[in-house]
Amino acid sequence: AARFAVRADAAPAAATALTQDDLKRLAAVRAVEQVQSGMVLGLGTGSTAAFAVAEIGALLANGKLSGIVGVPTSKRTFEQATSLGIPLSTLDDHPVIDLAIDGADEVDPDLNLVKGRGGALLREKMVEAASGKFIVVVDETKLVTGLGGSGLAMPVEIVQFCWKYNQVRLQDLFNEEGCEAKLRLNEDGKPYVTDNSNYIVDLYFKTPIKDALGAGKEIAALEGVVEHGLFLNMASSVIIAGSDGVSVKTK
Ligand code: ABF
Repeated sequence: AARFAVRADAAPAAATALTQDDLKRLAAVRAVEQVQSGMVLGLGTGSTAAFAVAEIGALLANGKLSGIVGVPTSKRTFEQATSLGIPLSTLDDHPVIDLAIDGADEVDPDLNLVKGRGGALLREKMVEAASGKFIVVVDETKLVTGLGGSGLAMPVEIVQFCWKYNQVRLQDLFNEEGCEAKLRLNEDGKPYVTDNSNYIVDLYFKTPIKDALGAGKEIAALEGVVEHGLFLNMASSVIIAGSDGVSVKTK
């Protein structure tokens, strides 16, 4: 079980309540305190991770950090990091990453995660699995008692080939749990396409997944499934920003 509140600092005094973006930024900036010059960094995707990338860029620009190499987890993050002048590489050239910082969609009490509502789950999982340390940054709305319990999507990246066939097979796996499997669409009604030219089927569970490890194995065993959004036993620590301040949960 996770230890709670290694550090619990009060949020800075403010005349008005902190917005969700303020909380995301607080968590991200706290994570970046762990970055040291010369590190190879996994750069996450999503609005919370973007604050961490921005902070790394700012510290490089003002000379407080140097010798950083970033490995981005999406095209979006590649573009943001490039615009900030962060030197970038890939897992091909830097297969060992010192530290990855990324957001999440759900965090359970054992620091298991649902990720990938932003669509970047495959590259995130590859980069974060290669990282010596993986710090997750979230605001308190991401905390759940069981994965899949927020009523929001648990994404599965699949090949485009015969996607309906795999949608049905995913649906069939979790029928008894009242799960709905839906192809992710863009606003124009066309299928959402990932950075890796795949589709995403989002699984909507009515109640938390009973056996996340077993579910992950069953999903991964389907031919044509590329990756799923259950990130189990991967996070080293989770930094949570809430209205009461920032706390750190560590395995
Ligand atoms: C990435 O961005 C994803 O794994 C997750 O889906 C999403 C979280 O985004 P945000 O920080 O914007 O809520 O971390």
